[in-house]
Amino acid sequence: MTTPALLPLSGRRLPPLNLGASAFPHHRATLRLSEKFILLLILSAFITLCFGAFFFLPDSSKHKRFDLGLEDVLIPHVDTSKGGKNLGGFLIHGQGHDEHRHREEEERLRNKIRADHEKALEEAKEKLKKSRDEIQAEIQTEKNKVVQELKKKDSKPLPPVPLPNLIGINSGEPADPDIREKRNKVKEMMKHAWDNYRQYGWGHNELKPIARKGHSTNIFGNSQMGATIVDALDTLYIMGLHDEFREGQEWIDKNLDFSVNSEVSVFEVNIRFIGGLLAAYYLSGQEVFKIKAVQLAGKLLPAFNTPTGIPWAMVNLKSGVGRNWGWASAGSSILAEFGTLHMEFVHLSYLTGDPVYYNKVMHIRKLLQKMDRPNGLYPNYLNPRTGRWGQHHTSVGGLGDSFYEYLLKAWLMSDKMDTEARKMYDDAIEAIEKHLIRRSNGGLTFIGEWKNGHLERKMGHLTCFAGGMFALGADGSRDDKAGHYLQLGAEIAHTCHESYDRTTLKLGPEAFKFDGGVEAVAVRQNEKYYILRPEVIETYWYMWRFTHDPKYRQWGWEATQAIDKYCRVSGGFSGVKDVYSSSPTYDDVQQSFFLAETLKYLYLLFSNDDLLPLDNWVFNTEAHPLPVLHLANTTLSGNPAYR
Ligand code: DMJ
Repeated sequence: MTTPALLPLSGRRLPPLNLGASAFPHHRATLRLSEKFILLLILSAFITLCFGAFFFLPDSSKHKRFDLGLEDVLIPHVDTSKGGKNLGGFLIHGQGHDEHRHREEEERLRNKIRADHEKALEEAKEKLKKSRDEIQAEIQTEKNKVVQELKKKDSKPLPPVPLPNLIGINSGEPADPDIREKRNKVKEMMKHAWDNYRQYGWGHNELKPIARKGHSTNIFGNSQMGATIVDALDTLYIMGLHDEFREGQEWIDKNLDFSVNSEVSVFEVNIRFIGGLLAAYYLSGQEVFKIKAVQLAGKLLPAFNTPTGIPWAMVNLKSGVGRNWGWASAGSSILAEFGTLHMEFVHLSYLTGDPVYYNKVMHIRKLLQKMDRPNGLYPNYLNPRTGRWGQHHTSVGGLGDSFYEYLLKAWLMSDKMDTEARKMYDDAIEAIEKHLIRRSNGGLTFIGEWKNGHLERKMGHLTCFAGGMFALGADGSRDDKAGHYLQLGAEIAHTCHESYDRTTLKLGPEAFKFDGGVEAVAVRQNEKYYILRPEVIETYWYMWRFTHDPKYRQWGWEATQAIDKYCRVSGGFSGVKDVYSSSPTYDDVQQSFFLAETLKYLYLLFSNDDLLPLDNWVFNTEAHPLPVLHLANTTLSGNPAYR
């Protein structure tokens, strides 16, 4: 017995079902009744299955729609046995009383396919007529579109947060015409520095004012991140250079991209970029700065993935891989680097409502609190793998400086609520006074460096910021020693002024000694340079705010004139290699901190105190002002932005 071939819905043929003798070789003989019954059962089961398949299997024609631009064409099942026709690979159903409609449909499809082919052919011909450059430009435009789309996705608005009290964003114009003139001079210098960077170094990190081209160093990685633009923004704003500010904002909006394969310094990027962007945001209210700051901060977070949570010094912005400077003691991280993140990271958590940033810096603080400190001093090096100190060097200058500054400023920035930070600052300063601060034979107070059990009687230009720090921390000091710390600040300011006054150019050297008859003078050739650093002027400004002693404005004016005379070139401002030489040579670098700090502090020195009052603003270590936030001691949970 042979059944006819069955055609299932799919159109694929099933093998013929042979239920005859060949199907059951062991039963050539007559089949018994029970066997016949079984056979009948199997046969009926099979027929039921076929019927079931016919009626209940889903009709693919109802939902198979090919998205080839043939919007309305449904591709039905193929049943060539019933007159289905194959057109260029697609099958059109034509059946029964719908025959006419289907024929029309078929015709429409045929025309559409023909038209599509012709169009594609035309486009290909057009493309071939275009030059290679034109084609490349078109590809680039398409790429840009994609990048813009991605950027839009990345720039999602952040949750709204109530802004802190932003007091004292005003012109600060002094009434005294002489002071006004000095202030205008500083503004003119800012314009000269900016305009030349704008012309010759735009988009590069810094400017080479003599070669008149862009400049960069390894702290910014290998890509053009416009460090000068970001660092200078708030100075431009404060000085009322609004067109320049807008130019900077536009560049940042369009070009500042952090998805680059570039290994940057976590510390430098934090203080210059995140600090600069946050300050620009608070001053101007422009969201773009906040968004960029948060994007960048996200790129720095992988640096904290170390066994201890002490971040690496450098991180690759793209891969997130971190490492330390090769020169740092036994693979250590640097105190002044991992200890100078607190202010910016607290603001990031405040603005985003995301505690991740706050937790990172508080973790560092807790870890430091638990550690033994030789003589109560913090060594400059800490190994992020083992959590142990490296070499026992302590400095209030390079490698240590802003760690102490940020302890004090964390307290100030929290509206004096973060008493834990204040205590750490007080303890550290007591140890520093005991072990590092000395008076020279000539009566100059200086801060030396502790190196493996002995005091090096050398002070760096960087260390001169401490005069301002002592004055800033005087109010609220332990045992009410405010007068003492203000006095200490004044003494450091005096010493640092001497380091300027004892040079030929009236500009301070990088480091100076108090040893073997030498007082506040550089001895080695490689300590004689001045690279437009701000620290001495920074201290003058703090001392001016706290004492209003006119000598600080006088000293600031001396420095302004010296910079203008010896560092100014037609292409901007340059550092000089020897402040003791009457014919100095230039280093040909206009540092971004010259615009961020040096010129800002000078401008503030000749402005009224109600411009950015110190009760409401705290300046980060790159002179970017951040507003005071009223925060609880160790938590930000009071912030309504937290969910
Ligand atoms: C600035 O980038 C910062 O002030 C930092 O804390 C150390 N020094 C430079 C300028 O000298």
